[in-house]
Amino acid sequence: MPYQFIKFVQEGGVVTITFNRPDVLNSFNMAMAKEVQDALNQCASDDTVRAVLITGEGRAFSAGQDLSEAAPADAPWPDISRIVRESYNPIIRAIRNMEKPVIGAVNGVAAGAAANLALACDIVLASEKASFLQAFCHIGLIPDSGGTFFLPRLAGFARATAMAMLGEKIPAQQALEWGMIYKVVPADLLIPEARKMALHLANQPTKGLGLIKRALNQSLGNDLEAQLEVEAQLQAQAAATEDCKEGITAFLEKRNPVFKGR
Ligand code: T3D
Repeated sequence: MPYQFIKFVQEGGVVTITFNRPDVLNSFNMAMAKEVQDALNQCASDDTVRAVLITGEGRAFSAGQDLSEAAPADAPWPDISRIVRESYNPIIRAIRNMEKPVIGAVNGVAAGAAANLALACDIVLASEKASFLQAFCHIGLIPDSGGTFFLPRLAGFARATAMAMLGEKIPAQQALEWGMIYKVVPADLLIPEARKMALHLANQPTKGLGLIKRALNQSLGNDLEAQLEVEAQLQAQAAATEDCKEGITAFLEKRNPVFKGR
């Protein structure tokens, strides 16, 4: 599928998806949401892709839903639940269900649905110029795109409530201190650092990383007993991979492992 609103670049095992509507701060129209869904599904099904990096063109990561498309002045009030179901929910599912690492490289403001899309990524790096904004309350909406799921788990209930109800811009450094993201880096180092991390991950045991992700996903709804059993079952699958055999053999032979993602 040719893309109009995103860039999709594969270099080796790494795909970089860049939101590319900088004039409107990379806000999502329906067509861009469909392109992001298509790109993520392509990454999930292509075995040559072993890590994904998501970022934004220009000064913003993304301002969330394009409000001029969602509620044009001269049209009837839109079916907003349809937009949530058809634009954003498939994107969040695609990120969480893809058994490969997804890095969010947040280059500037991430607002509304895009803030929560960033938080759904496996590892979030943010520029020191970035910020996270639960903008929904300013327009009478509630956090969507997994916001009410991830925010309390990442930042705690009190901070999640305040972020959702006050809609204040949370600077990257604050997001880091609240446990919402992994690292803050100088603006000019964001993409080089994110690429380096993605390249590293693309050369690791991809199946094993995918199983780590599955186990962590399941932990969000499990008690300890259930999770111990999940670990036992997924460890059996991890141990059966070629990469596990290679990792242990290389360790014993005192050489660097060569992982093939199988
Ligand atoms: O359908 C549904 O609504 C359901 C789905 C909901 C999911 C959501 O994501 S709801 C939340 C939607 N997003 C927002 O409410 C954020 C709106 N934007 C802002 O609050 C601010 O733009 C920012 C805080 C993100 C950035 O502020 P600032 O001062 O750096 O930039 P700006 O001047 O406000 O924006 C620059 C341009 O982008 C401007 O256009 P102009 O004046 O240069 O022609 C602005 O209108 C445009 N823009 C920014 N955000 C959006 C947008 N255009 C359309 N939709 C946007 N969300």
